Amino acid sequence: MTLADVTATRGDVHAWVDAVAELTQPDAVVWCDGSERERRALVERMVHTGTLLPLDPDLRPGSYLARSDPDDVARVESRTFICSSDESDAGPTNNWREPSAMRTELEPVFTGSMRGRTMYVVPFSMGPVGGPLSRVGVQVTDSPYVVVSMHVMTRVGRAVLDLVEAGTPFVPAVHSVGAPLPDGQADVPWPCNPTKYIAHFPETREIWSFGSGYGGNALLGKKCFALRIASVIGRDEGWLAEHMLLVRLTSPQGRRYHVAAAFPSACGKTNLAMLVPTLPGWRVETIGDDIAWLRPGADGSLRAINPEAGFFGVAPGTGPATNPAAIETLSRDTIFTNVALTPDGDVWWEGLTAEAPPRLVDWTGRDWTPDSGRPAAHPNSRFTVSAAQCPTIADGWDDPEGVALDAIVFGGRRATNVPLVAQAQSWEHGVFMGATISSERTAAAEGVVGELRRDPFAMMPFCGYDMADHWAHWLRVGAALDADRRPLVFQVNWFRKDDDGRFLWPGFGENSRVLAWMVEQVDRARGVRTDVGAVGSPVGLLPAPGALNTDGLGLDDATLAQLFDIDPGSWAREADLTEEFFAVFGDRVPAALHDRLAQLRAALER
Ligand code: GTP
Ligand code: SPV
Ligand code: MN
Repeated sequence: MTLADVTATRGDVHAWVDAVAELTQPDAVVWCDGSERERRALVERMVHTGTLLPLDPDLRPGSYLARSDPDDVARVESRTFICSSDESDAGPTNNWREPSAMRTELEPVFTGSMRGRTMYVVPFSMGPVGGPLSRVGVQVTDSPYVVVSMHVMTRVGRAVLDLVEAGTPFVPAVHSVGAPLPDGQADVPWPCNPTKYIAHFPETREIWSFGSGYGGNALLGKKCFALRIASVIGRDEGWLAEHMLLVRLTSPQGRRYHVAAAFPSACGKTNLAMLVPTLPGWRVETIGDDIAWLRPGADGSLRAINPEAGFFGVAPGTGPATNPAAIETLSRDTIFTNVALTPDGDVWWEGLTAEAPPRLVDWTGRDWTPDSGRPAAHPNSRFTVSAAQCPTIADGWDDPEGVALDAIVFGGRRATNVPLVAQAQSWEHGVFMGATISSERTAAAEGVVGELRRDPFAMMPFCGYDMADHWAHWLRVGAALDADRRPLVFQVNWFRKDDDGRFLWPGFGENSRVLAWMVEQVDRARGVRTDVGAVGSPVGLLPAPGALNTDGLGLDDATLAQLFDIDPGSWAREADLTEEFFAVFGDRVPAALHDRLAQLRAALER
């Protein structure tokens, strides 16, 4: 059986599953129905094999700890491939492989890769089943951990299979941990393979993932489908698949606003999505924490859904002071991966409490004390939990029609230069802001933490086609929206530091102050308010004196000035780097973005 043979069957789910089974040669094939019974049986099995460790049911009911292989802890961008027919479609920032060459390369890799294991067939929907913005996929996997995670992160069930059997196009997604078990060989708790492939075929809308059981490498509904493949579908159909959280904000006057925000991995999406405002009278409700699909509505607004059903969130740094809503969400029915274990059978990670417990078992299973000199939880340790159990989840968060966006926010982790908040002067300027985001690397992917890298739209690792074409697509989508309903665009930076390396801005719940200013700007744009909210600057509109509520924060004038300082010299260097960055994409960069860069330079010289 060749990969091309498998691809040829992809319109018929039963023929496709048979073909994948013939290629990968599992011992058994199980069709999943997403039921509680199925989940229980899989969990029981994984407790037996040591993949899941039950936590104390009195402390953390229905919850488990998984410890991955120490070499399988994050997304592997260097092993992520976009296999479009035309290399230029993948763009200069993706790893491109010619599709038939990749199929040939993957054939021996997948041949027999599921031997000795069960192959699970998981029909899943991204977005509410049957919704107008929703899409379906079928993942086959030889990992029961992936199946129970897909139960949480997507909608799995018979209703999806019905759609697929009735001819609804589905994204076929093959996943193998790449650890066949020859006769009688004992299994390990976290099977995986040192060689990994996360391969996408945008034209045939296929995903082939091999060698990893972790996160975005393995839960194929998430980055592989809902971002890389969906971004290509969106390009072809006139919508956008983005690395964005979604929230509803309600003002003290009871006005409602919907905001989407794109920050790179581990840069604050989950935290902003679950924000508990410190500003009296304001309310923030969660709709999504990682991915949003945006589509122009019939009324000229930009509508958005969260295609996921759960959160796969960063554990370290999540604590009662920074994210109380997440802490409550995690109080039960949660799968933790790569966090530390306490002696009484609960979990711990850096930032959960101010002081570390005296004794722990770390994420690798070794004894740990505060003097061990290494983190107890892996920096990319995560929780997998249903969105429905979040105390701040919005009413109608899973409305298949989505919500109309009032504002779009771009952000990154920048110790210097970038102000706390700035508003784009136009949609084009907003696209320029998104296209020029750079951020200090985090532990969410392999690489050197802290190193500054470009991450346009927080989509650098997730766009299934040329990033510059993605900017052009954003310009097109925006131009088609109704001018009065088009979202305003902002840029934020919670991470600016003083000369001693301390954050200038308190962040977390205090970010509600920045959100409030943004939606007040929405009111001003719509004529609901007539006071002056902003003043011009070379990089965008900044809050007018007094317009950003900083009451009670105890920020002195010097700190505030530093938060908004725009140094013409460093910004001129920033502009030079942007020009170099744009040059990577050659003539695919839209002229409007070159114009914006010229305007930035002119404004800096004034
Ligand atoms: P992915 O799930 O990888 O896409 O990440 P995410 O964007 O959802 O990141 P998350 O919200 O989990 O944030 C990760 C890290 O950023 C944690 O260590 C947080 O403590 C830190 N963080 C989030 N918000 C703030 C903030 O406002 N200020 C500061 N200083 N740190 C923040
Ligand atoms: C990210 O890295 O942006 C994540 C985690 O949200 S993963 O699902 O592993 O991609
Ligand atoms: Mn993410």
